[in-house]
Amino acid sequence: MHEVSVIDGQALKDTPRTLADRVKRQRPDIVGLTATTLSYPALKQTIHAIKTRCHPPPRIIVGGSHISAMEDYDEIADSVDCIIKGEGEYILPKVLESNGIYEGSPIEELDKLPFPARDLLTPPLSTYRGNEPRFESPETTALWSRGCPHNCVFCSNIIFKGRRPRFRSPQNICDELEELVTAYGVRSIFVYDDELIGASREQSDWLIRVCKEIVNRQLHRRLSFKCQGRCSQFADYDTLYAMKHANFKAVMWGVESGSQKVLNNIHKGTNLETVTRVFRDAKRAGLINWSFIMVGNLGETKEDIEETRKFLQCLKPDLVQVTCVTPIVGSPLYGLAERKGWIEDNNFSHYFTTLAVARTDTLSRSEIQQEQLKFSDQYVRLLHYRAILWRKIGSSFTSLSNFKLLPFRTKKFLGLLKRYGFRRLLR
Ligand code: B12
Ligand code: SF4
Repeated sequence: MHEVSVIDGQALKDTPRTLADRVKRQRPDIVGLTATTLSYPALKQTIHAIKTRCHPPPRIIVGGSHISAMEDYDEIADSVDCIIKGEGEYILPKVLESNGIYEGSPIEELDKLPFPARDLLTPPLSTYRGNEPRFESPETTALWSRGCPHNCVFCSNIIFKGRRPRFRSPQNICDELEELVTAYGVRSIFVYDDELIGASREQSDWLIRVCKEIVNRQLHRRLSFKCQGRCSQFADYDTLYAMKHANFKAVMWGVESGSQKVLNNIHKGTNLETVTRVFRDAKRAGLINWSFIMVGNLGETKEDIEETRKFLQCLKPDLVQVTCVTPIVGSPLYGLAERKGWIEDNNFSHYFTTLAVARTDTLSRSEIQQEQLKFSDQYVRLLHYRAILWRKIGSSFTSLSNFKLLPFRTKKFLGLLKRYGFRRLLR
């Protein structure tokens, strides 16, 4: 029997040292740590801080997307006791006391997993405001399925063997949602699945059943939802309408580029007509469309980026995010970029995707950075602020805690008014 606690260092804005101090106060026997490629440098610093501050030092077990993608562990072999690749739930309890490298198989029956023990969380769930686009708070995350069958070159999905999609039942999902509402007062959910909509026909049929169960249990009156999606023939109007009816508010679509050539190069497996149709249908259904665009994809030239700009003008998304293509460890792109010598910055803590770290055969690193900045400045910020600000000012009148933010939001609004002018802000 073990006593467990969960510390969310990111939410607490901890440094490796402050996080290690929290660990020290709890005097645990075992510490489990997770890392994406971006947070891998912080993971190494945290392990070092824990080892030097805690006496005797606890056992250290690591896992996560970056750990699963790594090919050799020499760098951390001396400082960690146990490394877990793949899905961790079943393998972890078996190897708690063992040393070495283990691999968790893809879990087939997701309904058998217990719900996340959110009561163990520091800080408490009630303090979580969530990511943009923000709706009601507290917001939390939930995972309704696992695995994506597609092959986009920039995505590290392939590292998880269980790319075959596996779905939780609508009943099991709604049981967790009920717990979130009643036990934690949660009001908004970011469904964290790779792509909740657009991956396959099977997925759309399942999603419609989930949405119906949400409505049957009246959970759509107490919760709102947002998710990521893939623009494909499977993201059809019926599914989008079912989502809206269940109180989904926004979908973050991986549009990536407005050039068909680039979409083909990155194996996106979709076309511009389909993207346009999906955006139109999602808007008709009443959803907020957030378009994710990348600059610096395989074979992309400045002309392709110009095509993307023009495409967005026709697409009319509500929000846009533009990032620099970043070779994430585990993705096919990373292997290619390494072989071609494209990677110019090896410091993973810079891999937050608005900083260019690599070049391609067609664009230099500084060209990628300039294009990303130009895009952001000309287009993204205005759209982003306009949509978010109007909504936020409106929501100031929905509760006392929101009302207290009104002076801050008004000040921000006036700043934007000065910057963009009245007509552009209202348009
Ligand atoms: C939602 C999401 C986000 C959210 C929240 C991220 C966060 N910090 O929690 C947002 C939008 C903020 C985000 C941002 C980014 N993301 Co993101 N994101 C995801 C997504 C879709 C789901 C993450 C999740 O919660 N999964 C569910 C959990 C349960 O899965 P898991 O973390 O992998 O954990 C399992 C195993 O790995 C293992 N495990 C994990 N940790 C541990 C620890 C121990 C001790 C053990 C034993 C086991 C174990 O067991 C778990 C259960 O089976 C994943 C894709 C995916 N399907 O995972 C990408 C993913 C994690 N993101 C990715 C990337 C690249 C980013 C960004 C760099 C992008 C950016 N624009 O900046 C940032 C980095 C954020 C950060 N601080 O690290 C990559 C990471 C690739 C890599 N090589 O690390 C992924 C895998 C997407 C992809 N396929 O390429 N992301
Ligand atoms: S980017 Fe999305 S659609 Fe492409 S492989 Fe990754 S999760 Fe699947």
